[in-house]
Amino acid sequence: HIERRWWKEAVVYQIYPASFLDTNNDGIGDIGGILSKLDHIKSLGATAIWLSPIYASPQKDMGYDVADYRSIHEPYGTLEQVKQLIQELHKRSMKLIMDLVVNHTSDQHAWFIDSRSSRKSLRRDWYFWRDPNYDADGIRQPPNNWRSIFGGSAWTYDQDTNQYYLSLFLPSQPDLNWDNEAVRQSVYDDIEYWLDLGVDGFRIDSMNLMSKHQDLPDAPIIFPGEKYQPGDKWFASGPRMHEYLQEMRKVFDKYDAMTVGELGFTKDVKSVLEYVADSRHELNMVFTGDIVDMDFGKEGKYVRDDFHPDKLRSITNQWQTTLAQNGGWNSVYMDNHDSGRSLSRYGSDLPKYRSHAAKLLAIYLCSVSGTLFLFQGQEIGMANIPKNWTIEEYIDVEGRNYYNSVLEARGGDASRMQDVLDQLRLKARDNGRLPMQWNSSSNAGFTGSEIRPWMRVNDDYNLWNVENQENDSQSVLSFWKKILKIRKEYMDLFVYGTFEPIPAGTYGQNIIAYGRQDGSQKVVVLLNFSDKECQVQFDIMDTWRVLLSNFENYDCNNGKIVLHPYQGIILCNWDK
Ligand code: ISL
Ligand code: CA
Repeated sequence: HIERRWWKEAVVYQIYPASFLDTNNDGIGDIGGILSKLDHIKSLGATAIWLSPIYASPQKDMGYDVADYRSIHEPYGTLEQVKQLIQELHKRSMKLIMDLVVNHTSDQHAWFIDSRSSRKSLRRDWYFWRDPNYDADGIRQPPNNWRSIFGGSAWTYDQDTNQYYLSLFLPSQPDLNWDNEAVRQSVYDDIEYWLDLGVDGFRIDSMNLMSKHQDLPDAPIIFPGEKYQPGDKWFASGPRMHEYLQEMRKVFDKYDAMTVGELGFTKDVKSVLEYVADSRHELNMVFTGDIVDMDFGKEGKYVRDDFHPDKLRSITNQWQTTLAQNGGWNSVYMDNHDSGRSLSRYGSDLPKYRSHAAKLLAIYLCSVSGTLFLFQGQEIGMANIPKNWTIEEYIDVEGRNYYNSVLEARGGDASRMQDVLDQLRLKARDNGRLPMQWNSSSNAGFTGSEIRPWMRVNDDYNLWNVENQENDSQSVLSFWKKILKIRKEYMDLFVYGTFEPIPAGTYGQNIIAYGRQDGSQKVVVLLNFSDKECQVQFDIMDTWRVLLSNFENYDCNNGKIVLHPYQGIILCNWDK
């Protein structure tokens, strides 16, 4: 028996503020834009918004570098507007989930400015300051060999005090020292500030990096010959991680706030359950990274590895059969602001497949158990950056750093970079950050037609935009509305029901299949994750009905179903 909670049933729509809608013609999305589109989001069937960071920030990492947790980044708007947003959402029975970025701050945060001011600063210990190492030649080196997640050393040298500080992401994102109690209390105060304003929950950024091994030992050598190595063994899910989450949970519980933690590096079921099992009083759920890593190479994100339905099947079966059964809960998502669009990576954005593939992904996301997270643009089948864009059109620091490091290793020869560009076109974070496509006026209605948007608009907006799709009953948007209604109508089955994996090979390697059940109600979901037609033998077909498919015509005869490329179908055992 699974306990019912609002956040389990939620359909959360993630907004990336800079790219959503610009209402004052500065080329940057804003809170005014969000306020004006609440009805679009509501009509889709979403019940909550997750807002990527809107706090005051120098924007070195698009707001994931916070300079003040209590004020709003000016171009986005005012605190008054955020209060209005909370009000307008609650009026519509919707919730607001904010991004909580407290593994690190911006180097412009008052805490860090104070901390770096002197070795004697009362806040010196709020960050990780360490003396340099000196190598055999007497040359100054960082305190250990950890590699930054965005490339280079994870340590930044400060000339004035002749020490290094730890910065797992950018040098302008110094890591907070959670082992210091005053740090934790200050963060909790800032959390309460937002909860008092009526915020309903938080997505906790880089959640499991907040406790590091206290000795900060050297990382094991995983890439021989490289100076800096992945140190996650020592900085991910560290020794006091669970203690801190349980402490923080007491703050959330005062307000019945929901939490979803971003979980990197830690992948096994047992460890994940330690974060999400109810009895542990830590988090409501986490985002496991494996669903967005399915086409990452062993050597890293931008190294090629092809997507295969086998990967999605085994990831799905693993989480769907373990978390809720053990007092935990799943998050369900495929897209966010940190990767390429799932449509372009796991489906297909070729014109002949695009609409069906987008709907196939919708069927998958809506028919597995858990809290559903959609990313802006997913509801209209937005796709990745077109192939003809040059490297200059990419803005994000993660992708740029990677490109530049490979370019340097190849002696600066830009003509040898095609493979890297191909990978960026699939997985660069920019792909998720292209402006939202509202209509077919120039700049897709994202900003004024004479304005230069902060990020180029995808050339396909003429065809692929909200307005067109609202007026088309066959559109991806109409399909999302329809399937979210069905998910809500059969909530006990789709959200809370049991999940029965159907082994690989039962219906062919390209088919992902599973059953869902609530009491006597059952569905079987068949998903063709390929561009090939597949024939499926389904013997009890005669007594089953089609609850939903992404194709108008389906061919089911004598227990045989012929699935078109990217066709998905939900069969049910009841009369509709
Ligand atoms: O390296 C990873 C795990 O394999 C990454 O997925 C890592 O967890 C991720 O990059 C963290 O992302 C979050 O924090 C970053 C920010 O740039 C991202 O936008 C945010 O989602 C730093 O705050
Ligand atoms: Ca604006």
